Amino acid sequence: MPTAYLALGSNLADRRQLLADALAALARHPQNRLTGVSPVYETKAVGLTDQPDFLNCVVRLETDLTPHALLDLCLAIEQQLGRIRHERWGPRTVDLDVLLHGDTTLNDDRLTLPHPRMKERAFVLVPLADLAPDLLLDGEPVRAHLARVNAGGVQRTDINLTAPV
Ligand code: GSY
Repeated sequence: MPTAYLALGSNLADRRQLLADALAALARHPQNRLTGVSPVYETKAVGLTDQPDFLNCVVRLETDLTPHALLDLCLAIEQQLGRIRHERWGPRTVDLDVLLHGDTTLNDDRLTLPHPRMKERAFVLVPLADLAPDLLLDGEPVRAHLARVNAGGVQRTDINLTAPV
């Protein structure tokens, strides 16, 4: 079964609950096995900066879903959890991005793997480094990519996504 890594983010409504619900939906899919959840980070918005802070984390799955089937599952979960797309880089109730799917590299009109911006984003690299510091991206470990970015806007929280509220 390939190992996939997904980034989860939310900056609207009940952010903790939305991340917990997204995680539960990923985990209960019969073709997924959830094998890791990073700590949750409070992060300053990147891109369009005039918007609320995000909660972000990264999850690891063993999955029998193809990359596109996993993307479809992510989009379905976003819809179920009420994601409304306002503007491309703007606030969102919940966002699920496929970062990596095994060793797959692909680039089509729906999906690019590895995720094209993951190596520049501290809100992805910090939680990814918690789960897989030695994972190679472009021949270098995640922790080396992390050392090159400014992680000042990324603060660890004590939120436990798997505990009942
Ligand atoms: O690409 C994910 C959505 N997003 C985020 C995010 O999840 N966290 C932070 N800190 N900034 C972001 N900008 C965008 S777009």
